[in-house]
Amino acid sequence: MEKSLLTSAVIFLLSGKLLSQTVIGKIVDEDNSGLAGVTLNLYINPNVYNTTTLANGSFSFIITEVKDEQLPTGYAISNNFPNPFNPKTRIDITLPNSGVVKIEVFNLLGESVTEAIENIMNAGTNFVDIELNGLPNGIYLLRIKIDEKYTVVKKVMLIYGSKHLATDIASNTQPNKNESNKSSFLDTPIDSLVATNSFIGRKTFTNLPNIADDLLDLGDLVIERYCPEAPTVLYEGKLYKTVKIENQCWLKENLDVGIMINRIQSASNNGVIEKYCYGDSITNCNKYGGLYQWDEAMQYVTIEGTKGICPTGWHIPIGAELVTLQTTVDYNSNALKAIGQGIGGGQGTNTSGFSALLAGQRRFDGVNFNFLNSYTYFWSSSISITTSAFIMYMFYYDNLLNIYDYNKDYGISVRCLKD
Ligand SMILES: [Ca+2]
Repeated sequence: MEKSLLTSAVIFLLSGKLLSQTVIGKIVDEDNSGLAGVTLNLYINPNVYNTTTLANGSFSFIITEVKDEQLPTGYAISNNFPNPFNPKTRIDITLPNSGVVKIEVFNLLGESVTEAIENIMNAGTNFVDIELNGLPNGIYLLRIKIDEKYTVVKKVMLIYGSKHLATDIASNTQPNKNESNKSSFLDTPIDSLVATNSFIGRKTFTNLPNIADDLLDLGDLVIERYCPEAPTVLYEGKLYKTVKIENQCWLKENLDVGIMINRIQSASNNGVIEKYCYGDSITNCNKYGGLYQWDEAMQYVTIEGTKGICPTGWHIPIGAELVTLQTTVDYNSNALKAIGQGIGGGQGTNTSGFSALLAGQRRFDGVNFNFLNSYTYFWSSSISITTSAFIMYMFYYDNLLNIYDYNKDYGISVRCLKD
């Protein structure tokens, strides 16, 4: 038994030409940024093809397809219609002279699934209705042989089905249709495309076009990454985007709230939120967000997870929540950095969507600002010793992601986390 199956498979491979088709596209987020490192599974029943998106979110699949043999002039075999079918489908066979036509049906393992039918057909266009019952749903191959000389393999898709091949064969007098000759590829329906990674979870695309040619471009496929519970947040006149990273919902931008004070000043408990802007330039606050001393960010309380200067319903992350983020991105800061931030081994891939900018800092003693485009630091609401609190930081030329404790008098970035 095993041996005969193998023989069938070999015959099948010899009788049709195997060619490849390519399916391309790009996975992007709602801001049209490509999503890198997304695992993709393309389901074309019963096969699954796998790939991973590149840095810009693009992907390609190579689909091995069966191509019809080129038939001599006057011969034509149409694609089946309907396809998929349930349980009956029809093909047209056009012959220049009467001839013997043999039709066999195989599954994709090359196993014959029905008895072959063999009939004499007239010159002109004949149709054959093929009915497949009692077989599993999926793709089947029809091998059609004319006069033992020409062989064509057609791929058909059964959606339901007696192990019975109908033998209704009829002839008509229509002239040959040239269009029957033109299709070198069969229309292949895509069942679904499934995208997964640890940040986006799982997203399924359906209703995709059929693969009808040697190249199918699916274009941009959007995976929305904002938090469903809060797609944007309007806070003190500024609209913030959000991003869902596994189970955490983060503001996608550094907080930029309050009035700017000069670097030599210290923020105070005065009922006004005070921020530093790198280089004492408001332009930098617009781009990188404000830089805050810890007590100001916390609004002079020391309770872990407090709201501080965050919008209502949000808080300054506790140390353990930064560790969760660190673990989610597998200690790889590049996954947190925006595209264009960092160089060499420290280039941002932003696979998480966190979109960190290398915002630098205001030194604890107010002497200067430093490390713009080199470092960035984020406060937690957890203290280490009286004068220090835990931070998460990253650097521009490596992918390290560290948690450390830091003097509370530094001015650094604040990212708010949804309660
Ligand atoms: Ca203040």
